[in-house]
Amino acid sequence: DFPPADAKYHNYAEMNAEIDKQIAAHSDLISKKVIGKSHEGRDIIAVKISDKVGEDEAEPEVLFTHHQHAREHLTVEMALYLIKTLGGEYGSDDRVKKMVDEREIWIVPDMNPDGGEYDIASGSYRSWRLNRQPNPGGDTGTDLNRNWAHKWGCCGGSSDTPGSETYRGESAESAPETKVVADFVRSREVGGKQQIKSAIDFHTYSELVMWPYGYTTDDTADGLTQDDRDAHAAVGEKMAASNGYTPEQSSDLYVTDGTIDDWLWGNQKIFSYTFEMYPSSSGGDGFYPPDEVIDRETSRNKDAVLQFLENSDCMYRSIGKEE
Ligand code: 0X9
Ligand code: CA
Ligand code: CA
Ligand code: CA
Ligand code: ZN
Repeated sequence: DFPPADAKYHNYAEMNAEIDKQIAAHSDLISKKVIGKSHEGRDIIAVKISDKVGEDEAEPEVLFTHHQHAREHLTVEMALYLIKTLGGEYGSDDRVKKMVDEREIWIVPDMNPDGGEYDIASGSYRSWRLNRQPNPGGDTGTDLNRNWAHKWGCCGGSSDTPGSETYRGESAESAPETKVVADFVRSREVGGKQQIKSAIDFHTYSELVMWPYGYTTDDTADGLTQDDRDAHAAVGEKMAASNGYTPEQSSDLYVTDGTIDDWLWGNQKIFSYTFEMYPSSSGGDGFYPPDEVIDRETSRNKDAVLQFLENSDCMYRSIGKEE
């Protein structure tokens, strides 16, 4: 489990218990479904938040994904914060109410439960990043955020060597956790139209708001026009102005290929962001900030997430163009 000093972090069982508690308290607004299983057989769930949560309404859908990387536990706390806030402040915060009423919000709170549990299993952190799928040769783990099927392995932004921290897997979607979430996204194509308009994938750390592409340092590329890029940047820059993160194209950090955001845009035309949460630089804690910062560093993103939801019906409005 987490070390006693970090007991406020939620392990996998505690996360599920907290989600079930929120569903029980707000069953008119929150539901969950199992969308598949991890390599070791843990449930991967999607939480839905909306008014009339039991119906599939014609509302813009949005997606939040969390915890692709095992040691980035603060991102699970971010998911729990979103569930708690969107459910709990529905009756008291007009902005929250409007977005819960007018959007269908999907939250995948834990994409990598096997890795997350492995990271804390001994009682002291293992700095584990990958999933727990064995590779030929004996090494364990695929980097889920190099295993997505847009320009997979194209550009030197991942490794083909098992054992590497950025091992991309044997083929795109070879990791069950990647495939489960990709299948879920594909399942939201209804009547030939992808219902999900926009997405944020949460990571730690560096305090960044990033947009596609990661595989190339060019601002525009295959399927990413100047308007597409400008709308991503306009919304991204405003979110960053709110949470104090740094906005940039993801390849400004370093070139990556096979990441979720490149796939969401390049393959599904879903506006996609990667948030790197607290801290801004390692300064000792890095991936393991003390549990005392959880409330501050999750609520720090409240306004940015509301902005994101508010823009999700038409991201091009941010650059003065309606679709
Ligand atoms: O390398 C990653 O996957 C992310 N950093 S982390 O420290 N959380 O591992 C950054 C990804 C940036 N690139 C894209 N989002 N495309
Ligand atoms: Ca503590
Ligand atoms: Ca609804
Ligand atoms: Ca719908
Ligand atoms: Zn990460």
